[in-house]
Amino acid sequence: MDSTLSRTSHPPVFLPDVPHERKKILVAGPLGIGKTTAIRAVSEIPTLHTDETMTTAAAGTDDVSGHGPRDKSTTTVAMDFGRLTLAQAGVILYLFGTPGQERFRPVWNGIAEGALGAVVLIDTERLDASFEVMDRIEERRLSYVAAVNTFPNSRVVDPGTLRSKLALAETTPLVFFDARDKNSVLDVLITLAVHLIEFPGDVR
Ligand SMILES: Nc1nc2c(ncn2[C@@H]2O[C@H](COP(=O)(O)OP(=O)(O)OP(=O)(O)O)[C@@H](O)[C@H]2O)c(=O)[nH]1
Ligand SMILES: [Mg+2]
Repeated sequence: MDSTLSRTSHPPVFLPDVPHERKKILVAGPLGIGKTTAIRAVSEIPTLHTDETMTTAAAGTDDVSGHGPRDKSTTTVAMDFGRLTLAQAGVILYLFGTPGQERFRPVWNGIAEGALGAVVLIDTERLDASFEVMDRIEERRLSYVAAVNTFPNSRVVDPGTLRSKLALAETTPLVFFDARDKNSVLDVLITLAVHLIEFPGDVR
């Protein structure tokens, strides 16, 4: 496998001069659910990615058939990284995207170290795939937002039903978004920031 540490090319934005809190945030979820896409969409700096081409050798393991778009050709093997300043809240979010595959679990643990909160991506067509990720986040006692990435083939499930199927705590925010849309991802992160302020250091 060739190593591809890639960066996106838009111009960098420098850190603000005024003091800000810095928070490490995980963007987690199962394979091909839009983690890399979301970080790329919202980051104010050129993002760092470690995506590799998916080959037929992984066909039995990295199965995205029937889930999400069929044009997915790469997968994250280590992490994604981006940054976002929420100036009004006085917070800088450092966004770490986790790899989706189980076999990269040791890398996942390293990336999660020191994180304050998480966005867990959900696809209504494969809720169970996100359970395991939510468990891992909860084991780490991280507050999180459950964020449903709406794919064209995803069935529409009302929030109440979804909350109960996902067994979300009453206070855990559940939001619907589009990982390709900057403002949509921004809304998710603002929801998380507000949640972290309301429930600091709590598993919700
Ligand atoms: N239609 C649609 N396509 C999306 C959306 N989000 C992501 N995609 C596409 O879905 C594919 C997979 O997205 P990625 O961002 O690579 O997913 P990932 O979670 O990083 O995947 P892994 O790193 O392999 O776990 C890409 O082709 C994206 O363009 C969405 O909201 N709608
Ligand atoms: Mg990825």
